Amino acid sequence: MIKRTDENPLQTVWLSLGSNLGDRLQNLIRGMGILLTGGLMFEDCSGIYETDPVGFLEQPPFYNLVLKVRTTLPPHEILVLCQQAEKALRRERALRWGPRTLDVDILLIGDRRLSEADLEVPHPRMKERAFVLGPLEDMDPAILKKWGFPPRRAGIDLKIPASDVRILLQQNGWLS
Ligand code: A4P
Ligand code: MG
Repeated sequence: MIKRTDENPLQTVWLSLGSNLGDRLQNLIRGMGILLTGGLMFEDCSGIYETDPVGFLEQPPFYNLVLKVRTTLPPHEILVLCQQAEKALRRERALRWGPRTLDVDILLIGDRRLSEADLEVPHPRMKERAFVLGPLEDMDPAILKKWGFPPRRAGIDLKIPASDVRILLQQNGWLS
């Protein structure tokens, strides 16, 4: 478990979660639970979209959502926490862009730009991905404009509205 380091400023962080193996809904809810108990404070979430696979196409459709949180964790601790959530869901990385029980990507951290070997923010591929841009547009259309991302919705289909995702988080004790 990562401890909060209060010397860092409170920042808004946008994350993308995806799953296309096993119980996809349960994987996303459990993944969010790990993130929300590990130092990220819930702000908002999108609905869950079923989405066509991007990159490696011969794999099952994904469930995807975007999660908005606030945190004082520095960027690399956020990355470690995301990787802990993936590990907890026993994600196996056999294939780049291949099937996974849980993938957690950092999309945006406040207004920051990072270009490091292990962490690039904004996420380098987010501007091409309807499974990120659609949910982001639902939550905050102004953020797409601010970063110059085009709205995209091809191949994504809303399955579970955001209000139901919140209820599931509450039922699992991750949200009060
Ligand atoms: N890394 C660098 N920047 C970041 C960042 N902003 N957030 C590094 C998270 N990680 C970042 O990722 C590889 C390395 O990226 C990490 O070690 C980290 O240091 P990974 O999660 O280990 O591997 P991956 O996810 O297989 O590769 P990659 O390149 O992250 O793939 P993507 O871009 O995440 O794409 N189709 C649909 N419909 N829905 C999906 O969710 N996801 C992918 C994965 C492909 N196709 C998809 C979906
Ligand atoms: Mg990834």
